[in-house]
Amino acid sequence: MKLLYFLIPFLLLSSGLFAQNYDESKVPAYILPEILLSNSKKKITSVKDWENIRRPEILALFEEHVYGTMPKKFDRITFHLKNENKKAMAGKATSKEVEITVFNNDQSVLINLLLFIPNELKKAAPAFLLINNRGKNNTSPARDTISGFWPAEQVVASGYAIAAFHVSDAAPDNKTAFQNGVLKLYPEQLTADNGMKAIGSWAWAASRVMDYFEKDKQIDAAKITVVGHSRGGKASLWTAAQDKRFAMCVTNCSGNTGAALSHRKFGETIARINTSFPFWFNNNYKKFNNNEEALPLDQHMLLALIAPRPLYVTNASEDLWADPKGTYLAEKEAESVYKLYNLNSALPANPPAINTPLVKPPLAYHIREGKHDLTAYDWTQFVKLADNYFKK
Ligand code: GTR
Repeated sequence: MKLLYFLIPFLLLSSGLFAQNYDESKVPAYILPEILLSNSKKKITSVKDWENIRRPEILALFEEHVYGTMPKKFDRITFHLKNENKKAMAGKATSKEVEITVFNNDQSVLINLLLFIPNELKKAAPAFLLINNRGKNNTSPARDTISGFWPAEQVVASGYAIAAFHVSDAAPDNKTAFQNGVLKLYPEQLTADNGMKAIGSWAWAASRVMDYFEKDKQIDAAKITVVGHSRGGKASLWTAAQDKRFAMCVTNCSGNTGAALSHRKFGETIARINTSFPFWFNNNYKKFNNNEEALPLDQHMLLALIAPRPLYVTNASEDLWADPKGTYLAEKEAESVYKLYNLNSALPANPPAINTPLVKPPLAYHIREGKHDLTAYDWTQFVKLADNYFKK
């Protein structure tokens, strides 16, 4: 019996199912599906054809094969201001705790939103919204944990509001419990092969926060940046792809099925992510385990869906699991769609050196020295891109 415990991981590794490649010379030759070629093989050369033909096709591909369909309808939504403190952060900010409750089919889901708005701003504030996939302490209203993951004081001092909700309100990040959130409202999603799961639910919740922002006069809903780290960064991309009301998107160290190209099979693979986290993506996505060649898409196409809005993509130097090179390549591929809008990317052909942020809209990128994480350094750069875009 004991021998079996040793043998099983060994067999899995040697079968290639879980073998992760970190060797650039072992990246297979691959052909990426073309962003600007429609399903009927029409070359897309105008914004009109992009928006009417190809963009909807790509969105449908991601719904069908990866993140699942995104339910748009619900019976009712309510916003309840549970707490407000006009002298938060030593008088520098107003904090608001808002309960966002969404009702559908006699079920409801409650999303707790926390928001700090700079007091010195005399107009509606642009805001960053973090999809928090880490400890709730990072985004606690009391600010008893001050972390780089959500450096609220720093962002407020830069003249932006900062908001967060925790993923567990929308879909607990757990194999079985993920159903206890948004999916209570849409049980049909659970049985459909293209139904959304946890990541779709997180993105859905981010859109409900946007519904709230549109009602809060202190917030400039036309200037909202959605931010996510790692699994949260996969969700921030899907949010901005789905919901054009978000003016900007930040995807931090999002890796596989985030901003990195799957066809490269470098670092985390589709088989690996679907095995560790079968409840993140739809059932159809499992068909691509060890079968990347069959994908009618790759993540460069997801990034392209953000165009013409600014997109900030990051990596960390020690985070090979998230394939920094494949991430940069994906962002470079997305340039073609920005070009249709006459927006020239300032990204060089090769990735910049470590700690050399490129913060010019529309496409921003940096690789930070260090580990897989979201830090104050990263946020400093996100604010620079927002400054360059909103305050130009
Ligand atoms: C890992 C997962 C990554 C990433 C990461 C995180 O275990 O393989 O895709 O999502 O977790 O969220 O930090």
